[in-house]
Amino acid sequence: MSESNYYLGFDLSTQQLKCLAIDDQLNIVTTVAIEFDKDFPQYKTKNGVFIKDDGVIDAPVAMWLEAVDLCFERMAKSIDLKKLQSMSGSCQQHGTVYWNCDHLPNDVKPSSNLVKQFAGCLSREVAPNWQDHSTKKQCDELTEKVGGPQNLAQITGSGAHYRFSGSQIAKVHQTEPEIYANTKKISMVSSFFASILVGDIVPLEGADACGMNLYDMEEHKFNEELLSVVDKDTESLKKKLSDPPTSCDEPKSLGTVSKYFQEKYGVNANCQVYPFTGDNLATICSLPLQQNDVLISLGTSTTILLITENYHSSPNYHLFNHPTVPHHYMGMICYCNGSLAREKIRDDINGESTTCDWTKFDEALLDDKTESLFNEDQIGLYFPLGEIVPNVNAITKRCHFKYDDCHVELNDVDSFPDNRLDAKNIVESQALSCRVRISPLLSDEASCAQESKVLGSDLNVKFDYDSSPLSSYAKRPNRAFFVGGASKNTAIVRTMANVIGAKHGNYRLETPNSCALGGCYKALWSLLKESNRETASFDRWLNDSFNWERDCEFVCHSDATKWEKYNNKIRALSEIERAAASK
Ligand code: ADP
Ligand code: XUL
Repeated sequence: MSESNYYLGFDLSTQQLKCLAIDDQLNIVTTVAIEFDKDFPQYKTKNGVFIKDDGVIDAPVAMWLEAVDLCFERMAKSIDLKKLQSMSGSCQQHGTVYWNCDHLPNDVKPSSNLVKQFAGCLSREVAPNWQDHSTKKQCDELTEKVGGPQNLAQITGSGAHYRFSGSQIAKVHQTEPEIYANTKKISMVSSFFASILVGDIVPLEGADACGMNLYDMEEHKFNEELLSVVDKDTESLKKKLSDPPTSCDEPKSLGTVSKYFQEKYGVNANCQVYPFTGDNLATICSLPLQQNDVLISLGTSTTILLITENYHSSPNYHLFNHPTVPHHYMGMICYCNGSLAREKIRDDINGESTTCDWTKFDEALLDDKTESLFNEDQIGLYFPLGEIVPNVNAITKRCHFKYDDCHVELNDVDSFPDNRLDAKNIVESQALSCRVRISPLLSDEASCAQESKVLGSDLNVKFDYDSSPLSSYAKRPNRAFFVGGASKNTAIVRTMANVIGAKHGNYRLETPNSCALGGCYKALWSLLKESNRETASFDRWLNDSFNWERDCEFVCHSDATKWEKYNNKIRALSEIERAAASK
């Protein structure tokens, strides 16, 4: 029997609650997953949520309470919970839970369960889900209050989004005034979960709170003007929000796990609960990411997560405080058109054969010998779905381009001479879009403008709200980590690696449980740090403790010559995006 201690990481996502335990060596010792639709059919959720009229999507909070009990029940059968030293975790971002009390009851009985004892504390049975899109009015009000999307992004790290908590709470206030009046406290899903474990309502977590459109990231406090859109009585609102949120600078336990979990499941009475954060924020904690490292998630959609010290905001992406590394931010860029757009091209190339085989697509990507596959004067946009960055409607656009000194000439074509050119052009333009958008977030140390021959021009190039000299796009991230379905495809990863140009290598990871794992690492490091058994910052500790061989695969170095060649397409990309936006 192992003498090791255990550390728990939870992940309360849309469709399931997962929990992982790790030991002192960071080995995963057990995994438990509760699936909401399957384990709790009585709630009649579909994929974990209720889809209602007018864009409303929400989830029953009682179901989550039941899931917590079931998760501990299964965990207790699998490992000795007396060995638990600490726990943390992550939850779906932006959702809010409404309580009718200032404190949770402290006489919770292990003979009963959480739902029976806590459901009565809720002033609203459901929590808005991040897929909700019913808050346009409130988003407009928030944006207007501070003078437009750029100002809102400058203050809060993001433009107004339907799912963000500020507009959601404002909507509850406006459309359910009695419920709002009866609400004493509001938690985000992350702080709701931690509250249940501690047995009392805890503050919001300082990184997840950036997903509200209410928190001033540079001032480190709620913005009064934005709060006043939600509730004119901003003092009362701050009280409801248990202001201030927890600090991300130093780990601080929220308290020990409540008696309920000690008595019912045998959890160690000294087990500390550390603040829970948002799921994307926990993903960056699952890896030894440092400043200028980038995580590229090639799932159904493409999500880019980046660690940065630069507070360079834009309405087209999101900045959050880093949950564990002081003075750092997490940048998050979400693209709609990822794998599905590539699949369309793959199917076109495969022609009659309807298999999901990527061989021909991959061969085209890696072929730089066949003359008919040269594409240096071609650029394409492949957006079968409307895109977020750039913010344009669904469009597919193929062009040949030519430059003179300060002008780009685009010539539209219906198709390229060989449909395999679409494979090259889609992957390259997806990666180039990512490269130009992460550039402003990379520190100046990442700049290679001096070495880069093709750039060096003072021409200004515009992407979204940014207009910057071409030379400012000659930045290279340190390391790139590829995750998600399409990261299995080496041809796609290699091509993207050459466009993005990470200086210190491109890696691939298998991360089915990355959010929960990030929670485990956060729980362990927080305890070590708070008890003075560790002095290193989270990123350095994880870099040293990480099992690189087991958990990470080196794919390739970026080819610097190829990276430099792609410089030549930056102006063309800007121009084709401008043309697409004017459609
Ligand atoms: P989700 O974002 O829904 O969790 P995944 O991360 O599982 O999705 O990614 C699913 C996508 O991965 C599919 O749409 C598919 O196009 C893509 N994919 C899976 N295997 C490959 C492959 N070998 N080459 C390219 N794409 C792939
Ligand atoms: C991020 C977002 C989603 C949820 C998923 O802004 O809304 O990624 O966090 O759980």
